[in-house]
Amino acid sequence: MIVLVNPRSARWNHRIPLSVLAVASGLEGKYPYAIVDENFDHDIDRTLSTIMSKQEVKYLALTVMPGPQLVRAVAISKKMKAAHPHLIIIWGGTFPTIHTDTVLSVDYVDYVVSGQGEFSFSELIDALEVHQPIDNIHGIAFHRDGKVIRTAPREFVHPDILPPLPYHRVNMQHYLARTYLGRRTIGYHSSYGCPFLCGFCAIAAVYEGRWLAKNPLRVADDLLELQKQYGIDSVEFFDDNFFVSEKRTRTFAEAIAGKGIAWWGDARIDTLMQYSDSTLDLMRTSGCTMIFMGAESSSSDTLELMNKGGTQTPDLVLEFTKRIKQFDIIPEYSFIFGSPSTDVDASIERDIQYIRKIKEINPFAEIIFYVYAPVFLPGATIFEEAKKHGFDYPRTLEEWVSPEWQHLDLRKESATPWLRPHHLIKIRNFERVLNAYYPTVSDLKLTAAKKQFLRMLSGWRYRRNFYTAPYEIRFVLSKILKYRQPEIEGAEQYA
Ligand code: B12
Repeated sequence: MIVLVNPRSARWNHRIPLSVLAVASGLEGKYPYAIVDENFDHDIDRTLSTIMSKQEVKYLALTVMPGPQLVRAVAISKKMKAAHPHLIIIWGGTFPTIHTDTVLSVDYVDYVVSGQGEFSFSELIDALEVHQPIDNIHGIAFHRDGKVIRTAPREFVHPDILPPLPYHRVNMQHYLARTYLGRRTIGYHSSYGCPFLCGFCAIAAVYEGRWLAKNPLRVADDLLELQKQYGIDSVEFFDDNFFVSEKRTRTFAEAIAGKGIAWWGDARIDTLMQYSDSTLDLMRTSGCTMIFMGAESSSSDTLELMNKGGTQTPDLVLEFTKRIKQFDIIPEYSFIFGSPSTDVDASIERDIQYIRKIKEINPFAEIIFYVYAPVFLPGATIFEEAKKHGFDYPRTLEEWVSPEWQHLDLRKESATPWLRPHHLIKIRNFERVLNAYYPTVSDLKLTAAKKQFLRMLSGWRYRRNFYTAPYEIRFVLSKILKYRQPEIEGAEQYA
């Protein structure tokens, strides 16, 4: 018996655990397994011991991204291994794929599956079940005689040949959330990877510039089936870059138009700027109401440091902000503050004035705030620069889950050596005043009256470009209104 675990990543997380569902798709009809989502299970120890009391569980497999989920994965694996020394524990996901040696430096994780796991995982189980050698299974790592052994990388598997997801193995009602897009929003992953190599993005570290996308007609069929089965009315595409191909986007939009499904996804601004007006129109009429994009910075030098690539410039972003307005699609821009630089104060001030300019052009533009958290990408200019400025990673999992480090990848207070507390305070304070003056549309709790009150409260500060000590705004946003933070609560991730 295999137990697949989605450790809790946040108290509010209602996102469908596609990672473990994808791995499960490779086990369907082959091995008995169970899926446990700790986001909906407040006593996972009891759940696991109940499962183990009813049948022999040989494998415990966890999906792990950094941040809170890593903290939980360490706690669960340590406890289960101590209680059941013969239990084989397997980790997969972005964190173990990027930090394999660190993960395998502990005795409570036996195997790491790197990158796509559908086939690697089931092949590993096949071999372990019959005590076959595992060295020829691609895409796994393990320790042997005190050393970490990595097998050959798994060839990139096209999503069109991957098995269908076993939705019937989870309680789908948990994952149909009310969001800005609709009353029953589902998460869907239609492509793996991204053709770009931005130096701050983990996807570049995992997929190295490869992008493989499911046939858009299959995507539309899957969503219409989910609509029939579970009544979805909207979808968040978890893809790191949904809009790479205009042709694919058009085909999908034509297939989903008029079907009552609103949609959201990640894109690059320079890619969409090359789209024709008719494609942008078709996207809107087919239900695309908001798009998440990485604006990243107001400085061309910083975009270069980030290896953003393509044709994106700060001026192009302003042009696109003006253009997309006429198509009634909300641009949701993420900014990464605090890249390694000799003059952090100036770069923050420049980004603040630039964001004000974006809001002048298009007040509906949503702004997402991140602080640069180095991703392990040897050779990437920004990562090498971070190291030159004294940044280095924890050496052990214990350090990673320590209070000092566990928040690094939350990308809110990343404690990098060149950032001082006053830098983070300046970014936070501007974020608070901006959010009050231009409240997000994605917070469904905010009525028109509450938005008006926030605007009245913050107006004098925003108009005077004055952000120091906005305690009154902070109190109202976090204590009274519990203001939604898309960068933490949403599927908005660095893109
Ligand atoms: C949905 C999602 C979330 C959901 C949670 C999902 C969950 N597990 O419950 C939410 C919104 C809560 C979330 C939050 C965060 N996330 Co997140 N999230 C994603 C997202 C967009 C999709 C994940 C997904 O479902 N992919 C689809 C599945 C099919 O693909 P997959 O996960 O890659 O899984 C495959 C392989 O990785 C592997 N695999 C994965 N798990 C396992 C497990 C086993 C046992 C095996 C064998 C194989 C395996 O096999 C799978 C099939 O091929 C990814 C980006 C992405 N596209 O992957 C970011 C991502 C994983 N998140 C990321 C981060 C950093 C976070 C945060 C920590 C920080 C933040 N502010 O965003 C927060 C933390 C939450 C918090 N408490 O604040 C980063 C991780 C970066 C890194 N350094 O590793 C990513 C990669 C985004 C990015 N582009 O940087 N996230």
